Amino acid sequence: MKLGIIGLSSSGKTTVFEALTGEFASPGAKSETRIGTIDVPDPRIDVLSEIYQPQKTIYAKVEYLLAGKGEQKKPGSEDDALMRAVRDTDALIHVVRNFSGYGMDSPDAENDFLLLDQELMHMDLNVVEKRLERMESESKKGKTVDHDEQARLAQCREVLKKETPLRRFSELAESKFWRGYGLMSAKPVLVLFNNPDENESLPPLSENVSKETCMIIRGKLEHELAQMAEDDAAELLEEFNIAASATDRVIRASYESLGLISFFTVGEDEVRAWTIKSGTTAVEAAGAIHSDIQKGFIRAEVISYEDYVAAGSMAAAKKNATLRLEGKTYEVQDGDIITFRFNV
Ligand SMILES: Nc1nc2c(ncn2[C@@H]2O[C@H](COP(=O)(O)OP(=O)(O)OP(=O)(O)O)[C@@H](O)[C@H]2O)c(=O)[nH]1
Ligand SMILES: [Mg+2]
Repeated sequence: MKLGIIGLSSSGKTTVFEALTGEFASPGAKSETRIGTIDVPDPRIDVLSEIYQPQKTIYAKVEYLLAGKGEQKKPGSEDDALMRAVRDTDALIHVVRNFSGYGMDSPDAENDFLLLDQELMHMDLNVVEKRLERMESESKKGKTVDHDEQARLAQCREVLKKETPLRRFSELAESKFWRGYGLMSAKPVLVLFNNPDENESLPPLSENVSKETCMIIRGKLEHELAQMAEDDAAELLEEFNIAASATDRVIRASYESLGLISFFTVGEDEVRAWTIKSGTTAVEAAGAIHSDIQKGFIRAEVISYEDYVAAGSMAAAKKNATLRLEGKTYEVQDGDIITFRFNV
Protein backbone atom coordinates (compact mmCIF):
# COMPACT_ATOMS: atom_id res chain seq x y z
CA MET A 1 0.00 0.00 0.00
CA LYS A 2 1.67 3.12 -1.20
CA LEU A 3 0.83 6.74 -0.42
CA GLY A 4 2.21 9.57 -2.50
CA ILE A 5 3.08 12.84 -0.77
CA ILE A 6 2.18 15.90 -2.80
CA GLY A 7 1.96 19.61 -2.07
CA LEU A 8 3.01 23.01 -3.39
CA SER A 9 6.65 23.94 -3.07
CA SER A 10 7.78 24.76 0.49
CA SER A 11 4.61 23.35 1.99
CA GLY A 12 6.71 20.96 4.06
CA LYS A 13 6.60 17.72 2.07
CA THR A 14 10.17 16.74 2.88
CA THR A 15 9.73 17.69 6.53
CA VAL A 16 6.56 15.61 6.81
CA PHE A 17 8.02 12.65 4.91
CA GLU A 18 11.01 12.57 7.25
CA ALA A 19 8.87 13.00 10.38
CA LEU A 20 6.62 10.12 9.32
CA THR A 21 9.29 7.72 8.18
CA GLY A 22 12.17 8.67 10.48
CA GLU A 23 14.43 8.62 7.44
CA PHE A 24 16.55 11.72 7.22
CA ALA A 25 18.53 12.83 4.21
CA SER A 26 21.75 14.69 4.79
CA PRO A 27 21.40 18.34 3.79
CA GLY A 28 22.51 18.92 0.23
CA ALA A 29 21.80 15.32 -0.76
CA LYS A 30 20.52 14.84 -4.28
CA SER A 31 16.79 15.19 -4.50
CA GLU A 32 15.64 11.83 -5.76
CA THR A 33 12.37 10.07 -5.28
CA ARG A 34 12.32 8.58 -1.80
CA ILE A 35 10.29 5.69 -0.43
CA GLY A 36 9.90 4.92 3.26
CA THR A 37 8.19 1.79 4.55
CA ILE A 38 6.87 1.95 8.08
CA ASP A 39 4.80 -0.01 10.54
CA VAL A 40 1.26 1.10 11.22
CA PRO A 41 1.06 1.53 14.98
CA ASP A 42 -1.66 -0.63 16.49
CA PRO A 43 -2.12 -0.96 20.26
CA ARG A 44 -4.12 -4.15 19.69
CA ILE A 45 -1.05 -5.84 18.25
CA ASP A 46 0.94 -4.67 21.27
CA VAL A 47 -1.59 -6.29 23.62
CA LEU A 48 -1.74 -9.56 21.66
CA SER A 49 2.01 -9.67 21.55
CA GLU A 50 2.14 -9.17 25.30
CA ILE A 51 -0.20 -12.15 25.74
CA TYR A 52 1.41 -14.57 23.29
CA GLN A 53 5.05 -13.53 23.71
CA PRO A 54 5.66 -14.63 20.11
CA GLN A 55 9.03 -14.92 18.42
CA LYS A 56 7.93 -12.35 15.86
CA THR A 57 5.50 -9.46 15.96
CA ILE A 58 4.52 -8.03 12.61
CA TYR A 59 2.55 -4.83 12.13
CA ALA A 60 0.66 -3.72 9.04
CA LYS A 61 2.80 -1.59 6.77
CA VAL A 62 2.40 1.47 4.60
CA GLU A 63 4.80 2.97 2.11
CA TYR A 64 5.26 6.69 1.67
CA LEU A 65 6.59 8.04 -1.57
CA LEU A 66 8.10 11.50 -1.88
CA ALA A 67 8.64 12.54 -5.49
CA GLY A 68 12.05 13.99 -6.29
CA LYS A 69 12.36 17.72 -6.86
CA GLY A 70 12.20 17.53 -10.64
CA GLU A 71 9.06 15.45 -10.37
CA GLN A 72 7.06 17.72 -8.14
CA LYS A 73 4.17 19.70 -9.44
CA LYS A 74 4.50 23.39 -10.01
CA PRO A 75 1.24 25.15 -10.81
CA GLY A 76 0.79 25.54 -14.51
CA SER A 77 3.77 23.39 -15.44
CA GLU A 78 3.82 20.27 -17.57
CA ASP A 79 2.52 17.45 -15.45
CA ASP A 80 4.18 14.33 -16.85
CA ALA A 81 6.92 14.00 -14.28
CA LEU A 82 4.66 13.98 -11.25
CA MET A 83 2.26 11.62 -13.00
CA ARG A 84 5.10 9.19 -13.58
CA ALA A 85 6.25 9.40 -9.99
CA VAL A 86 2.91 9.17 -8.25
CA ARG A 87 0.69 7.33 -10.75
CA ASP A 88 0.88 3.91 -9.12
CA THR A 89 0.23 5.02 -5.55
CA ASP A 90 -3.00 3.96 -3.85
CA ALA A 91 -3.73 7.29 -2.21
CA LEU A 92 -2.35 10.78 -1.72
CA ILE A 93 -1.23 12.81 1.23
CA HIS A 94 -1.66 16.43 0.28
CA VAL A 95 0.54 18.64 2.46
CA VAL A 96 -0.73 22.21 2.78
CA ARG A 97 1.31 25.03 4.29
CA ASN A 98 -0.31 26.69 7.28
CA PHE A 99 2.81 28.33 8.73
CA SER A 100 4.68 31.51 7.94
CA GLY A 101 8.34 31.61 7.19
CA TYR A 102 11.04 33.96 6.12
CA GLY A 103 10.41 35.12 2.57
CA MET A 104 7.02 33.40 2.42
CA ASP A 105 3.59 34.94 1.99
CA SER A 106 1.27 34.49 4.94
CA PRO A 107 -0.42 31.12 4.59
CA ASP A 108 -3.62 30.73 2.62
CA ALA A 109 -4.31 27.08 3.23
CA GLU A 110 -7.68 26.82 1.54
CA ASN A 111 -6.43 28.49 -1.59
CA ASP A 112 -3.23 26.46 -1.74
CA PHE A 113 -5.13 23.21 -1.38
CA LEU A 114 -7.57 24.10 -4.14
CA LEU A 115 -4.81 25.31 -6.45
CA LEU A 116 -3.03 21.96 -6.51
CA ASP A 117 -6.26 19.95 -6.34
CA GLN A 118 -7.47 21.72 -9.47
CA GLU A 119 -4.16 20.93 -11.14
CA LEU A 120 -4.80 17.27 -10.42
CA MET A 121 -8.19 17.55 -12.09
CA HIS A 122 -6.66 19.24 -15.12
CA MET A 123 -4.12 16.44 -15.44
CA ASP A 124 -6.95 13.91 -15.31
CA LEU A 125 -9.01 15.81 -17.84
CA ASN A 126 -6.02 15.70 -20.19
CA VAL A 127 -5.66 11.96 -19.79
CA VAL A 128 -9.39 11.35 -20.19
CA GLU A 129 -9.77 13.54 -23.27
CA LYS A 130 -6.74 12.04 -24.98
CA ARG A 131 -8.09 8.55 -24.37
CA LEU A 132 -11.54 9.50 -25.63
CA GLU A 133 -10.06 10.98 -28.80
CA ARG A 134 -8.06 7.82 -29.39
CA MET A 135 -11.13 5.67 -28.93
CA GLU A 136 -13.12 7.80 -31.33
CA SER A 137 -10.51 7.63 -34.03
CA GLU A 138 -10.14 3.88 -33.55
CA SER A 139 -13.86 3.49 -33.73
CA LYS A 140 -13.91 5.46 -37.01
CA LYS A 141 -11.31 3.13 -38.43
CA GLY A 142 -13.70 0.30 -37.73
CA LYS A 143 -11.89 -1.10 -34.70
CA THR A 144 -14.02 -2.28 -31.82
CA VAL A 145 -13.84 -0.16 -28.70
CA ASP A 146 -15.15 -0.91 -25.25
CA HIS A 147 -18.36 1.08 -25.04
CA ASP A 148 -18.58 0.72 -21.27
CA GLU A 149 -15.17 2.28 -20.90
CA GLN A 150 -16.07 5.02 -23.34
CA ALA A 151 -19.23 5.85 -21.40
CA ARG A 152 -17.30 5.89 -18.13
CA LEU A 153 -14.68 8.19 -19.62
CA ALA A 154 -17.39 10.55 -20.79
CA GLN A 155 -18.77 10.60 -17.25
CA CYS A 156 -15.32 11.45 -15.93
CA ARG A 157 -15.04 14.27 -18.43
CA GLU A 158 -18.33 15.76 -17.24
CA VAL A 159 -17.30 15.58 -13.59
CA LEU A 160 -13.85 17.03 -14.23
CA LYS A 161 -15.17 19.88 -16.36
CA LYS A 162 -17.16 20.99 -13.34
CA GLU A 163 -13.89 21.01 -11.39
CA THR A 164 -15.06 18.21 -9.15
CA PRO A 165 -12.49 15.61 -8.16
CA LEU A 166 -13.34 12.08 -9.27
CA ARG A 167 -12.93 10.76 -5.71
CA ARG A 168 -16.32 12.33 -4.87
CA PHE A 169 -17.92 9.59 -6.97
CA SER A 170 -16.59 6.40 -5.47
CA GLU A 171 -18.14 4.04 -7.98
CA LEU A 172 -16.68 5.99 -10.88
CA ALA A 173 -13.35 6.53 -9.14
CA GLU A 174 -12.91 2.85 -8.37
CA SER A 175 -13.82 1.56 -11.82
CA LYS A 176 -11.63 -1.26 -13.08
CA PHE A 177 -10.94 0.67 -16.28
CA TRP A 178 -8.58 3.13 -14.66
CA ARG A 179 -5.90 0.63 -13.72
CA GLY A 180 -2.71 2.02 -15.19
CA TYR A 181 -4.27 5.43 -15.97
CA GLY A 182 -3.06 6.94 -12.72
CA LEU A 183 -6.01 9.30 -12.43
CA MET A 184 -4.88 11.63 -9.67
CA SER A 185 -8.19 13.06 -8.52
CA ALA A 186 -9.64 9.56 -8.25
CA LYS A 187 -7.22 8.62 -5.49
CA PRO A 188 -8.36 8.95 -1.89
CA VAL A 189 -6.70 11.93 -0.28
CA LEU A 190 -5.68 12.84 3.24
CA VAL A 191 -5.22 16.60 3.59
CA LEU A 192 -2.47 17.42 6.02
CA PHE A 193 -2.29 21.01 7.21
CA ASN A 194 1.25 21.76 8.23
CA ASN A 195 0.95 24.04 11.25
CA PRO A 196 3.48 26.08 13.18
CA ASP A 197 4.61 24.63 16.53
CA GLU A 198 2.23 26.68 18.65
CA ASN A 199 -0.94 26.17 16.62
CA GLU A 200 -3.21 23.16 17.09
CA SER A 201 -6.23 24.17 15.03
CA LEU A 202 -7.36 23.69 11.50
CA PRO A 203 -7.27 26.80 9.32
CA PRO A 204 -10.62 28.32 8.33
CA LEU A 205 -12.03 26.14 5.56
CA SER A 206 -15.03 26.32 3.31
CA GLU A 207 -17.31 23.33 2.99
CA ASN A 208 -15.64 22.53 -0.28
CA VAL A 209 -12.43 21.62 1.54
CA SER A 210 -13.70 20.51 4.92
CA LYS A 211 -15.50 17.57 3.32
CA GLU A 212 -12.09 16.04 2.65
CA THR A 213 -10.35 13.99 5.33
CA CYS A 214 -8.43 16.78 7.06
CA MET A 215 -5.76 16.55 9.73
CA ILE A 216 -3.15 18.76 11.33
CA ILE A 217 0.51 18.04 11.66
CA ARG A 218 3.07 20.33 13.24
CA GLY A 219 5.66 19.30 10.74
CA LYS A 220 8.71 21.03 12.12
CA LEU A 221 7.94 19.98 15.69
CA GLU A 222 7.31 16.37 14.65
CA HIS A 223 10.48 16.42 12.59
CA GLU A 224 12.47 17.48 15.67
CA LEU A 225 10.75 14.83 17.79
CA ALA A 226 11.54 12.12 15.30
CA GLN A 227 15.23 12.95 15.50
CA MET A 228 15.42 12.97 19.29
CA ALA A 229 16.33 10.38 21.84
CA GLU A 230 13.22 9.16 23.69
CA ASP A 231 13.91 11.04 26.95
CA ASP A 232 14.41 14.36 25.22
CA ALA A 233 11.33 13.77 23.10
CA ALA A 234 9.23 13.14 26.21
CA GLU A 235 10.33 16.49 27.60
CA LEU A 236 9.38 18.29 24.43
CA LEU A 237 6.01 16.54 24.28
CA GLU A 238 5.28 17.84 27.75
CA GLU A 239 6.40 21.34 26.92
CA PHE A 240 4.04 21.49 23.94
CA ASN A 241 1.28 19.79 25.85
CA ILE A 242 0.87 16.81 23.55
CA ALA A 243 0.00 13.33 24.71
CA ALA A 244 1.96 11.58 22.00
CA SER A 245 3.60 12.34 18.73
CA ALA A 246 1.11 13.05 15.96
CA THR A 247 2.88 10.83 13.49
CA ASP A 248 1.14 7.72 14.86
CA ARG A 249 -2.20 9.40 14.31
CA VAL A 250 -1.34 10.45 10.78
CA ILE A 251 -0.01 7.03 9.87
CA ARG A 252 -3.20 5.38 11.15
CA ALA A 253 -5.36 7.91 9.36
CA SER A 254 -3.54 7.38 6.08
CA TYR A 255 -4.12 3.65 6.45
CA GLU A 256 -7.80 4.21 7.12
CA SER A 257 -8.13 6.75 4.30
CA LEU A 258 -7.44 3.89 1.93
CA GLY A 259 -10.41 1.94 3.28
CA LEU A 260 -8.01 -0.57 4.77
CA ILE A 261 -8.64 -2.72 7.81
CA SER A 262 -6.56 -5.29 9.68
CA PHE A 263 -7.25 -8.78 10.81
CA PHE A 264 -4.89 -10.64 13.09
CA THR A 265 -3.35 -14.08 13.33
CA VAL A 266 -1.93 -15.12 16.68
CA GLY A 267 0.34 -17.84 17.99
CA GLU A 268 3.56 -18.48 19.84
CA ASP A 269 5.59 -18.16 16.68
CA GLU A 270 4.00 -14.99 15.36
CA VAL A 271 1.45 -12.29 16.13
CA ARG A 272 0.66 -10.50 12.93
CA ALA A 273 -1.61 -7.87 11.38
CA TRP A 274 -2.77 -8.51 7.82
CA THR A 275 -4.02 -5.73 5.60
CA ILE A 276 -7.22 -6.09 3.58
CA LYS A 277 -9.76 -3.78 1.99
CA SER A 278 -12.86 -3.30 4.04
CA GLY A 279 -15.58 -5.62 2.65
CA THR A 280 -13.21 -8.55 2.03
CA THR A 281 -14.67 -12.03 2.56
CA ALA A 282 -13.11 -14.73 4.71
CA VAL A 283 -11.94 -16.77 1.74
CA GLU A 284 -10.31 -13.72 0.12
CA ALA A 285 -8.70 -12.80 3.42
CA ALA A 286 -7.22 -16.32 3.53
CA GLY A 287 -5.64 -15.51 0.18
CA ALA A 288 -3.90 -12.52 1.73
CA ILE A 289 -1.90 -15.03 3.78
CA HIS A 290 -1.35 -17.75 1.17
CA SER A 291 -3.08 -18.90 -2.00
CA ASP A 292 -3.08 -22.51 -0.67
CA ILE A 293 -5.13 -21.45 2.34
CA GLN A 294 -7.59 -19.76 0.01
CA LYS A 295 -7.80 -22.78 -2.31
CA GLY A 296 -8.21 -25.29 0.51
CA PHE A 297 -10.44 -23.08 2.66
CA ILE A 298 -12.77 -25.03 4.93
CA ARG A 299 -13.81 -22.46 7.48
CA ALA A 300 -12.56 -19.64 9.65
CA GLU A 301 -12.53 -19.54 13.42
CA VAL A 302 -13.20 -15.91 14.23
CA ILE A 303 -13.30 -13.76 17.32
CA SER A 304 -13.21 -10.01 17.59
CA TYR A 305 -10.26 -8.47 19.38
CA GLU A 306 -12.56 -6.99 22.05
CA ASP A 307 -14.30 -10.31 22.72
CA TYR A 308 -10.98 -12.07 22.97
CA VAL A 309 -9.59 -9.59 25.48
CA ALA A 310 -12.85 -9.78 27.48
CA ALA A 311 -12.76 -13.58 27.53
CA GLY A 312 -9.10 -13.69 28.49
CA SER A 313 -8.18 -16.79 26.47
CA MET A 314 -9.25 -18.79 23.41
CA ALA A 315 -10.50 -21.60 25.66
CA ALA A 316 -12.73 -19.21 27.61
CA ALA A 317 -13.91 -17.67 24.33
CA LYS A 318 -14.92 -21.09 23.05
CA LYS A 319 -16.90 -21.70 26.22
CA ASN A 320 -18.77 -18.40 26.11
CA ALA A 321 -19.29 -18.86 22.36
CA THR A 322 -17.73 -15.59 21.26
CA LEU A 323 -15.34 -17.69 19.16
CA ARG A 324 -17.42 -18.48 16.06
CA LEU A 325 -17.13 -20.59 12.95
CA GLU A 326 -17.59 -18.64 9.77
CA GLY A 327 -17.82 -19.73 6.12
CA LYS A 328 -16.30 -18.42 2.90
CA THR A 329 -18.63 -15.47 2.46
CA TYR A 330 -18.25 -14.01 5.96
CA GLU A 331 -17.23 -10.35 5.69
CA VAL A 332 -14.10 -9.89 7.78
CA GLN A 333 -14.28 -7.05 10.31
CA ASP A 334 -11.48 -4.78 11.47
CA GLY A 335 -9.84 -6.39 14.50
CA ASP A 336 -10.97 -9.97 13.86
CA ILE A 337 -8.59 -12.61 15.15
CA ILE A 338 -8.77 -15.49 12.69
CA THR A 339 -7.57 -19.08 12.50
CA PHE A 340 -8.13 -20.59 9.08
CA ARG A 341 -8.95 -24.28 8.71
CA PHE A 342 -7.95 -25.58 5.32
CA ASN A 343 -7.01 -28.67 3.27
CA VAL A 344 -3.79 -28.82 1.33
N1 LIG B 1 7.66 27.15 10.93
C1 LIG B 1 7.56 26.03 10.27
N2 LIG B 1 8.39 25.80 9.26
C2 LIG B 1 8.27 24.66 8.59
C3 LIG B 1 7.31 23.69 8.92
N3 LIG B 1 7.42 22.66 8.06
C4 LIG B 1 8.44 22.97 7.24
N4 LIG B 1 8.96 24.19 7.54
C5 LIG B 1 10.04 24.88 6.86
O1 LIG B 1 9.64 25.25 5.57
C6 LIG B 1 10.66 25.05 4.62
C7 LIG B 1 10.19 24.12 3.54
O2 LIG B 1 9.99 22.81 4.07
P1 LIG B 1 10.24 21.52 3.20
O3 LIG B 1 9.90 20.35 4.03
O4 LIG B 1 11.57 21.55 2.59
O5 LIG B 1 9.14 21.74 2.09
P2 LIG B 1 8.96 21.00 0.71
O6 LIG B 1 7.51 20.98 0.43
O7 LIG B 1 9.67 19.70 0.73
O8 LIG B 1 9.70 22.01 -0.24
P3 LIG B 1 10.18 21.73 -1.75
O9 LIG B 1 10.72 20.35 -1.81
O10 LIG B 1 11.21 22.79 -1.95
O11 LIG B 1 8.98 21.95 -2.59
C8 LIG B 1 11.86 24.52 5.41
O12 LIG B 1 12.70 25.60 5.70
C9 LIG B 1 11.22 23.94 6.65
O13 LIG B 1 12.11 24.00 7.76
C10 LIG B 1 6.45 23.96 10.01
O14 LIG B 1 5.59 23.15 10.38
N5 LIG B 1 6.61 25.13 10.65
MG1 LIG C 1 11.15 18.89 -0.53
